[in-house]
Amino acid sequence: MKTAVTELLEIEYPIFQGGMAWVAEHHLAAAVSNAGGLGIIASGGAPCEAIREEVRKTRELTEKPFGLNVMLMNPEADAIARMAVEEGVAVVTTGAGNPEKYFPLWKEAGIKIIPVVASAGLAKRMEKYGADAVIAEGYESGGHIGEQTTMSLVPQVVNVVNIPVLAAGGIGDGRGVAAALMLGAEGVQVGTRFLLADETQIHDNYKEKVAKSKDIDTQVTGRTTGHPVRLLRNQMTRKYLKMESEGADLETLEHLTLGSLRKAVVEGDIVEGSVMAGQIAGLVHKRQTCSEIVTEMMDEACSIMKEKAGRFCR
Ligand code: TUI
Repeated sequence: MKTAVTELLEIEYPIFQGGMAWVAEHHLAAAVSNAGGLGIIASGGAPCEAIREEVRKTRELTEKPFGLNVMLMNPEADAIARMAVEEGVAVVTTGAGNPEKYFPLWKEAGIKIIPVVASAGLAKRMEKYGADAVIAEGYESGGHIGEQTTMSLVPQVVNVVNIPVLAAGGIGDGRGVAAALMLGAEGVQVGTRFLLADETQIHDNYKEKVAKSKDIDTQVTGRTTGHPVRLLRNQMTRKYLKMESEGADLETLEHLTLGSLRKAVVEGDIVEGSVMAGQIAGLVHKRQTCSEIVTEMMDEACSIMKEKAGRFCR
């Protein structure tokens, strides 16, 4: 498939793998890049030097381009931004903030800059500062989220920028890819579906919980703290939401979530840990390789687009 995104990055398919904190490490990122998409290493809240190691290990496993996600709330974000340059990373994506202060550094190094945005206003601003593309991420996504749904955000972003737009949030199969392309996106970013990839090194309890979840099984914590986060419902989310509704202060709530993503991903504690996943989790059941996921999604998207055009248009 040829789109503005495949042309920009010289990749085969316009599918990015989301930079999921604690999940998106070198095995996953390399597998997605080797499958023809764009693998992305997460920074999450990790220290800079640990992420540098992940970049180096990814490079040992693939010769294809891959990306690094800079989570802007990471206390070491400045160091990570410089590390991307030192390690010669091809593509940087950013999340959870406005990355414009890093643009001169990255542009000078020839790094492709693709920020995640949750509004048309920020998308426009990112284009003005020199972003190469933007990822419009909707409310359906897992983890830290904005307010707009993918369905309404993507076309509104597409209308105000002249750079390629990728859609993210709620895309888990070829139908989602086709829909995103119809909204004007030139590519997609997929997170939740890759949670079940064979190459994803998370605890099996986490994978099982995603595989068994239904459409209504995610909840959003932190609406009152200004850091809304979507996760699969469990004892932790119930406790958090109860405390939040009782007006608990920020510090108490942060204490409840501190280290909880690690607890779920690494230790497999899916009861008290944070099991981040998007609303599309209810559609994600199959365990497959990254290559199977990427090719299946692209094949499905193409056959649906052809079939619908033949059926509905004359
Ligand atoms: O960043 C994400 N998703 C994440 S980061 C993360 S790690 C974390 N863990 C616990 C608590 C908080 C974070 C887990 N999931 N997605 C990208 C994203 N960026 N979604 C929404 C945004 C966003 C929101 C507002 C980007 C920019 C923005 O504008 C801020 C501004 O300054 O204008």
